[in-house]
Amino acid sequence: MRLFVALSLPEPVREQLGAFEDGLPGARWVPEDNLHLTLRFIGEVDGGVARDIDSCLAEIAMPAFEASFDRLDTFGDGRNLRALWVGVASPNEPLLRLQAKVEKAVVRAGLAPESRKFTPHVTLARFSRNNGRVPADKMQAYLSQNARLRIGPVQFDRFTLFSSVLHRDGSIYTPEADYPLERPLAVGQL
Ligand code: 3AM
Repeated sequence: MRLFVALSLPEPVREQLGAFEDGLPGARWVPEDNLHLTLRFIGEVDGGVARDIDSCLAEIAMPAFEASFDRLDTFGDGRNLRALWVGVASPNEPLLRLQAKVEKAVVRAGLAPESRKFTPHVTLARFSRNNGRVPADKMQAYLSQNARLRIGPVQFDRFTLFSSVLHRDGSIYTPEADYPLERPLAVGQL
């Protein structure tokens, strides 16, 4: 199975993000239902490793937390433009802590450590090298028109292990397991 760990987004948030999926010729927009915040891409693993990953993820204990989204940015630019994404307002210490715990858990399950720096984001669009080239002025216009993007705060009370099946016209993501985060204590419960 091809797996990744992510935060699912509530439907109203996916709808708010989906409203920005317009006005950029050449973009392959991520379908609203597929929008998510990746914590760790795992890739292809066999059933035994998948079970080990599941048990290590299930041991993670952390309170639920919030995150807001406050900017648009890209991975790569010009000819090397790869993705357009919405970024999480920083600092967000709980989100980084969760990502570090997920990283530790998958390494404990036998995976090689991730060397790339974690940039918490939700991918809105991807661009193909050959036919997806977006002129720099079009991208600039899109980014400045949408600079007002502010979404959240969004409450995250779980994270999810997804499987991904690649298809020519998009990926199919299936939630395989949910891992609840602890409910923060309400005032007066202390
Ligand atoms: O959340 P984003 O969109 O940044 O691009 C894929 C997506 O990231 C990424 O895993 C997330 C869930 O599909 N992904 C796919 N293949 C990958 C690979 N070979 C990969 N990340 C790293 N290496």
